[in-house]
Amino acid sequence: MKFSTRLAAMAVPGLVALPLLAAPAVADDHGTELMATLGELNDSGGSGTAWAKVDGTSVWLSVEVQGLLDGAPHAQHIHIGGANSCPDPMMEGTGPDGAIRTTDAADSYGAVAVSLTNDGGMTGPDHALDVANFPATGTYTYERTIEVSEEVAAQIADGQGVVVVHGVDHDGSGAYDGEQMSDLDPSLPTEATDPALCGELAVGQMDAPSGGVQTGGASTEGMEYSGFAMGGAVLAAAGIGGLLLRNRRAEG
Ligand SMILES: [Cu+2]
Repeated sequence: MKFSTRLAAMAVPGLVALPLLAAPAVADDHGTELMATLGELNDSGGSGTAWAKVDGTSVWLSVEVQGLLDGAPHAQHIHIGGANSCPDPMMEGTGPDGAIRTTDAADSYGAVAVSLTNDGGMTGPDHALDVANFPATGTYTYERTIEVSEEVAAQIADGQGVVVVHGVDHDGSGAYDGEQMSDLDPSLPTEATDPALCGELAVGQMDAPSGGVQTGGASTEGMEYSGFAMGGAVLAAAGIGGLLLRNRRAEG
């Protein structure tokens, strides 16, 4: 654990060393950890959080979702491309009453790179709409480790992945229906594939806060931690360490 070893070597007072040594709880020597807060699109009524850990070409994923249409499949993917971001929820789309359809926001989040299916090897973009192989409740917890290409692993670890959960009951009928068909699959109502939740996977890697400590705790690397709750706590602890180190330097 290079990070905590280096901090311990800095010999900050014991009071500060305790939270710093707790840092391995959010990352270890293997892999890059990321997190996304899933925000509502299309007034879906939902919310959620996603976590990812990239270790080589293995990507562990956990997705927690609340408040979407119950009893209906929710296709979920990691999108990569475009601006690697979520669209403005207020954007005008081509769906019912201006609803955002999946392709409307492609400039923001790009195309499907990984399909977060329930089972089997069907995790590529060509399985993006295997509707029988996705969570089918409005509130769920999903966890799976998926093998991806080296390129996709590198992109996710670089913070380019955007988690999108689909399926919105625009008309409140309790099912996917309506006259407009999906922009992705003309055999499905657009409600079945319109984006319901979106979140950008942000990096919470431990190498960055150690740099933050060395430069006084408020470096630009620290900015990567916005939105990463546990990382924020570590950053705050690192900031305290940085202040103490500065004081020590000033005293010396
Ligand atoms: Cu998607």
